[in-house]
Amino acid sequence: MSTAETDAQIINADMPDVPPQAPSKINLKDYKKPSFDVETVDLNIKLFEEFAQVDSTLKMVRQTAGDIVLFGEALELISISVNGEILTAEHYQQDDDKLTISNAPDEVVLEIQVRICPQTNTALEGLYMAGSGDDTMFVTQCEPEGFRKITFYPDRPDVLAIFTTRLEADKRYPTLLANGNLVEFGELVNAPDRHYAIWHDPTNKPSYLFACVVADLDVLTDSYTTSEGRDVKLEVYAKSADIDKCDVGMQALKDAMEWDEVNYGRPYDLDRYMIVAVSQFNMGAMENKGLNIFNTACVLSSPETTTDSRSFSVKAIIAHEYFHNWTGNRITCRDWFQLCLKEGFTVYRDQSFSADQQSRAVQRIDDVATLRAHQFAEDAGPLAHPVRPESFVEINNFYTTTVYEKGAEIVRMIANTLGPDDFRKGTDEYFRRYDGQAVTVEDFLSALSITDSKIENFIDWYRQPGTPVVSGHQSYDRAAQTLTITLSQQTRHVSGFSAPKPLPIPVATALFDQDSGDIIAERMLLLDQATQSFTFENVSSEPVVSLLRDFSAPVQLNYDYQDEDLAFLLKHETNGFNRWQVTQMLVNRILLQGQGSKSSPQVYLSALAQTLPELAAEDAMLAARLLDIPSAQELASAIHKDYDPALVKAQREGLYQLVADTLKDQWAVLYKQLPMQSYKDSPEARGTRALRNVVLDMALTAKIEDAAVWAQQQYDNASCMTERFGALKVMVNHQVASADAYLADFYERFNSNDLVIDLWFSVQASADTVTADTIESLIAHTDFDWNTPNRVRSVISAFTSQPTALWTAEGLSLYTGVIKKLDDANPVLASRLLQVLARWNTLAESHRQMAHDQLLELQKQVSSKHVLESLNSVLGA
Ligand code: 0A1
Ligand code: ZN
Repeated sequence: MSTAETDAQIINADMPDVPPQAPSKINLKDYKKPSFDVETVDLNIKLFEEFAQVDSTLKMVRQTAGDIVLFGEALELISISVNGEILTAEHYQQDDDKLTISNAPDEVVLEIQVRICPQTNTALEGLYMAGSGDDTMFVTQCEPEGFRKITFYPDRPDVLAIFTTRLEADKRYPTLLANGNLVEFGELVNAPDRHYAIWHDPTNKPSYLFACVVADLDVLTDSYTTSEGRDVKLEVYAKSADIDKCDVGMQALKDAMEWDEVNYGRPYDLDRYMIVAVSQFNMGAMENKGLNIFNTACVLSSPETTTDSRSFSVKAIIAHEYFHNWTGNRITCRDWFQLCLKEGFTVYRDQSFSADQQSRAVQRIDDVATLRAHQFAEDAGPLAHPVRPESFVEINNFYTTTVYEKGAEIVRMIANTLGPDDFRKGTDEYFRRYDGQAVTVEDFLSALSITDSKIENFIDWYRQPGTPVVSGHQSYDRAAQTLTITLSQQTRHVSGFSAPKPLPIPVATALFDQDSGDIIAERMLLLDQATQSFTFENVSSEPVVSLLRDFSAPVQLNYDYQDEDLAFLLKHETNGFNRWQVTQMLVNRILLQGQGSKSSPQVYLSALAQTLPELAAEDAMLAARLLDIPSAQELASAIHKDYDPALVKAQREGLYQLVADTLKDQWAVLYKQLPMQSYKDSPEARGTRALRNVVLDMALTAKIEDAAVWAQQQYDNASCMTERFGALKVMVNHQVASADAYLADFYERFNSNDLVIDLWFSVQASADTVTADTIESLIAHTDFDWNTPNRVRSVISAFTSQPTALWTAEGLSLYTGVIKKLDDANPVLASRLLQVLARWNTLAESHRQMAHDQLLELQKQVSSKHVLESLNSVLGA
């Protein structure tokens, strides 16, 4: 061997000549039932200073021929026995992620002992230690495949079992919680500083719903009596400094419990419902049976520390997790391909709940805006996948807006097609048939179609990726007095999938009389062919047509409108959502001129000028939304080629400036009409606060002289975080002279509250003037912490709201550096951050090449299957 050889060559010379193993794909079509069922599981989890020991006893019964397959990752196996006989290595086969026992008898008692290390588990899956120093706690996250990091187990959603859990730990962790009912709590006779608790969950559940918590927490308690007369103890656990921020969540929980009884006939089924707030968590929250675990950001709320919009989403997420008890827990998924079965339906349920808590129109606006900004972008790019994917390498990569939000839109289309009574009959049938089982999307559709077999046709929505584009035009026949609307649909062919078929698309339609502005006909058109015509009879003059009302299907609409038709609809549409939709159409036509749209801003501006004063007095929240201009990312999602972030920013800012200048006289009037008052949590008060913040921003944009002083006064006299943060944000974005002093004040006031400090980081990281250098200095701040996903997101995800800074060589190098850094420590988080870069290939050539080079470079530096799978898709491999 010559001395010139590098270390790498020497190592390679000794290695067998096999290419590196590509992570294996799992396919829906390969689904096989498990060979063994698990009847009961007894877990004994003993936590020590540096590790945990997990003993488990599984009673298993054969269902079909085959091996016992136990998944396990990052476990140190101490012993394993079958029916009392210790197994040695020749009795089983162990590889990276599973242990297989062949030729097992039909009834098996399996006893397993493993050691794990929650203290070094930075991936936040399985059992992990959160917090640091004296302030630590142990929590679990098992969905989707975290249980296999706790012990060897048939960790798949179609294996349901009864769990009994014993927890043992040092007494400095007084809170010992697991699923179900508390059976016993006591001290250890031979170790006086240790104690234990035993919990028994009487419901059959998959391992992904297992949870336990070992911590030192305070608890807020309450109770709820179900429609069946069950007295349920409600508990929200949080650090003592946060326990005063748990009332909003508790009230939302009680509201959600009642709502599910009234709307779906679903009462709660255990005697206890617990929620635990955790500061380090990869996602929003988790629906573990009877023991939900929440990201602190999604459960804590108080007027002084939480903005109205955050507080509103706390309520929605509490409801979401609660609704999972029926849609997810009692009826669960057969396999992870069916994730949308529980998520789509549960998101639809939480959206409906939220719509009952505030203005329906505003709820729909917010849901549709999220869908358009994120899901449409996903469906248009290299990460497009069906709502029910057909293959994956890493299921964590499929907790996407397509599965969640598009999944919810499919359920909404079904609900609207059936109408409330038949939809309720269908959901009752679903719960009746499948309670206690692990089922599929086909099962869901078959129950929902008991009153209307057409519903089964919605299956194609679950199978076909891409956002359908619905185009159309109208023709009026004066002699026959008929109006014919012709609609056609087209979905792009996503590579790797079969050619798209026409989908059933419900298009809610109304005809407006041109003279009176009244509705003369209303119909739900079902477009289920490539092109179809729909004729309305007895139409005495050509009407203005309003289509896709309430956003009746998740499609893009290209209708042959004149600007004047849209201005007419803005005036006459009867519901707030449709009025907003019309303004968005106008804005998009103005901003996306280069993309084939055609509009001048005049019609939009005069329609706004006419609508705003009245609407501000009537419904301030809606008025605030009407001034929405889609974010830079949302606009970018409609651009498929030669995307120039600077041009989009300039166009967007240009229109914003034009609105601010044109309506300049209104801002002072409106700001004064919306005086600050003592804090109230009513829809009106929230609307006033939202509109005041928008008006303040407009006033600063229009360079109204006093506006900077209004902002300072609003900050100084704020009654709540919505006012204070709203003022801070405009001061930072408009670079008001005192902005730095106010940023410093904000930090001083709130530096003991992590969630507020997240806001402090995010307002700087998403500022109009942000650069990669700003982000570097935020990362260097002593309060930045790589192990806390909320903090990482408060800087790194906030940065992505400024595409002009992100898509530079420096911005991208910083961003990909973050992904590389997190790839090993927290691959779930790293992969989610990476997915945001999916639109690199729409950039104009110079930027595109640079982005491509950086992504290829990243590919050489990462190793988790999470990041590699996302990177392959993002690169179009
Ligand atoms: N089922 C939860 C979402 C969730 C998914 C994965 C997690 O950890 C990797 C945590 C939560 C929900 O829909 O709320
Ligand atoms: Zn969910």
